[in-house]
Amino acid sequence: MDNQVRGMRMQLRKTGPAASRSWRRSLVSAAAAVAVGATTAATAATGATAAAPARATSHAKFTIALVPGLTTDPFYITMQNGAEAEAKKLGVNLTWQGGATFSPSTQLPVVNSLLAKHPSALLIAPTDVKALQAPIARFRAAGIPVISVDTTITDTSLLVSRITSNNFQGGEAAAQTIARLAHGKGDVAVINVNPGISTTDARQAGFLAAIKKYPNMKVVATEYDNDSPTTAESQAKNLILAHPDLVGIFGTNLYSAEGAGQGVVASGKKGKVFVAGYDAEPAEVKLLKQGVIDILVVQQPAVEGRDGVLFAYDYLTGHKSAIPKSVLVPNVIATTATASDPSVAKYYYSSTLAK
Ligand code: T6T
Repeated sequence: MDNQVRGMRMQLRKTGPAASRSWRRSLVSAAAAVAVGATTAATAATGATAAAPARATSHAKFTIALVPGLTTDPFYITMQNGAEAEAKKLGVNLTWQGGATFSPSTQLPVVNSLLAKHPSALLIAPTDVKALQAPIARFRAAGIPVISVDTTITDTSLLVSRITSNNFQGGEAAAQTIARLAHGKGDVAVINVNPGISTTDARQAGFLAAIKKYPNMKVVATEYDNDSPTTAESQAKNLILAHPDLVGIFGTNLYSAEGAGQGVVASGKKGKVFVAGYDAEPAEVKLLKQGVIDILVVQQPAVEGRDGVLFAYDYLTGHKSAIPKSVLVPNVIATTATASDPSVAKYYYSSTLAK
C-alpha cells in the first residue's frame, strides 16, 4: 500500500494540482488505508523509516488549525466544510477560528492566541500580504508548518505550500465578458476590497491587463469598499452618476460584487451597466439569475480547504516531498444563461457550516 501511495504522489508531481477529483479521492483513501494498516506493514516489509512512527499511530493527535479571512463569509464557510470533510476522512482534528471582519486587526489576535495552543499545523488565509508575515514566522520558528489557503503573504518562503485560485485569470475573464457585452467600448470601473490582499490585487491586475487590449475601453476608477456591500453599493451609485459612459463594473469579491449589483439596480441601470463579480453566495446567485450580475467567477473553496488539510497531513506524516509548493485551483464561470445549470450550480457556496 505504501508503494501505491508513493506512485500516486509521484503522479501528483507530474500532473500538478489540477489532478482530477476522483484521482485525489483515491489518493486520500489510499493514504487513509496506510494509516489504518500501517503498524504491521511499515515494520514488517520496509523496516521502519523515519516517517513510519507517525504513520503507525493514530492521527487523532494531530490538530490542524484553520484561520479564515473572516468567519461569516460563505466563501470561507465552504472552505471549512471541505477541510472538515477531509479531516474526518484522515482522522485528524480540525479547529476553525477567525475574525469577524476581513482585517489584520481582527485576525492578528486570533493568530497570536493560537500560537500559544501550539497546533500541529496552521492553514491560514492572511488578510494582508505583509501584516501576517511576522506572526507566521513565529509559527515557523515554533516548528509549526504553515500553509496559506486563498490569500497569501509576500514572503512565500515562510510557507510549506500556498493554495489559491487563478485570480489573475478570473480578472481577465471578468474584463472579457464586460467588453463583449459592451461591444468593446465604454468606461469601466473596479470595486475592490483593500489594497494589499493577494487574491483581489491579482484579480484587479488581470482585469486591467485584459481591458488594455480594447482600445475603445478605459478604466475610469478603482474604489476600495473595505469588504462592505453597503459601501460597494454607494460606490457603484456614485460611479454611475460620475461617469455617464460607464458600461461595466467589476466587483473583485463576494461583497464587492453584491454591492455593485445592488447599486446598478438602485440606479435603474440593469442591462446598461454590466456587472462582473467574484464568488457565488446566495444573494449574488440571485442577482446573476435576474441578469443584474452578468458573470460570476466562482472559486472552489472546498477544494482549497480539502487540499490544505491533505498537505498538512502529508507534512505531519513525513511525506513532505509530495506537497506542491504552489497550487492554482481552476475557476468556474457562471453567467446569467448558465446560472441554473446543475453542472455550474454545484459550485455555489454554502452559508452554513456542516457539522
Ligand atoms: O473572494 C473571496 C476570497 O477569495 C478573497 O480572498 C476575499 O474575499 C472572499 O472571501 C469573498 O468575500
